[in-house]
Amino acid sequence: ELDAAEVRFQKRIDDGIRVEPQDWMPDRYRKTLIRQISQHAHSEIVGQLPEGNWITRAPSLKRKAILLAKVQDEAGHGLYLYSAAETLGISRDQMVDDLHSGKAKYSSIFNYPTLTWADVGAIGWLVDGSAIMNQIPLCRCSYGPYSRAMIRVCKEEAFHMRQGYDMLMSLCRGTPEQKQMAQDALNRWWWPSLMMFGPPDADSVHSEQSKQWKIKLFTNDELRQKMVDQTVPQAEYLGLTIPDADLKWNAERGHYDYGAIDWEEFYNVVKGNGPCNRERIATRKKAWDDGEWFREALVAHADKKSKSKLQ
Ligand code: FAQ
Repeated sequence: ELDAAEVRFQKRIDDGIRVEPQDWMPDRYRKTLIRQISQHAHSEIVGQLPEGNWITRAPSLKRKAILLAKVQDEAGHGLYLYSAAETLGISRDQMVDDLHSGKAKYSSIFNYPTLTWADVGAIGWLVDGSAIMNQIPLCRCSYGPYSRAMIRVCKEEAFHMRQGYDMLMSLCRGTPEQKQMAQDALNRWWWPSLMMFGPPDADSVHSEQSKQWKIKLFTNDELRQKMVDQTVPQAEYLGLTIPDADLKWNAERGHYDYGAIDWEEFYNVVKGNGPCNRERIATRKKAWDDGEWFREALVAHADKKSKSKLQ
């Protein structure tokens, strides 16, 4: 049962009024947002690692400069998102602790390895492609700071997606070996990219409430379908084959039908047992520990400055 304040809150949401940090909000709304925004931030930060792996091995100066810029953008996205979460009353240190202890999640997709240079292209095309599909609606979500952060993030993600597709276009127009490399990357990244949208609607514990609060505007399956519909013609243009024997156009539905997703694999990765989960967290923890002297120096410097102002 909703109390009077919650009814008023829901009415404001229904009327399309944005919720701002100083506004009253139900505790569960605050908690849901902290969970989603902090997990989104962690995904951006951990998401730098698979591609970062290729910065030193990019095949040309141009590709290296583009990749560096993309990975730096992801660091920026993580920072906007941590800031948006902080407006809800959680500290950055707490969020980082929750990531390192395994209490907070990050996207399943970043637990897969980047075995070849073509994987960097596949990440841009498919992973950033899925991320935009999910994030464009978030620009209109009910929480002001989150929705505003998403506007710039989406602009940058659109560039990321184009650079990935451009890279695959070069590979597909190259030697047969290069084209095969692109096909192999698609084979490995296709299904994990579809898993990014989360469990099927019937098993999505948070969707119904999050839709009511307009944190989510579409369900996991709706966005997954949009992603499939958008990507099939793009794969055809590249001359690549999507690794799904059941994929076919359904004229009646006006959508592509696609094969069964291996949800056991998804839950296994989410539980921490994917190919790179342990490595990713170990790398983040080491970066945090290695940066301790620098954080301490920053605080000492800020203290010194504020004391000298007082005198
Ligand atoms: N991985 O009830 P639902 C990027 C968890 S884009 C891991 O459906 P919800 C850009 C879920 O947290 C990637 N866990 O949950 C980039 C929940 O567990 P909890 C990040 C997942 O929240 C590109 C449980 O399953 N984008 O980083 C996943 O309503 C390239 C039940 O699920 C965002 O985070 C998953 N894939 O819907 C960076 C977007 N899916 O929390 C670098 C914002 C579900 O109760 C390179 N987030 N779970 O312990 C969202 O839209 C939502 O949170 C969903 C999940 C759609 C991800």
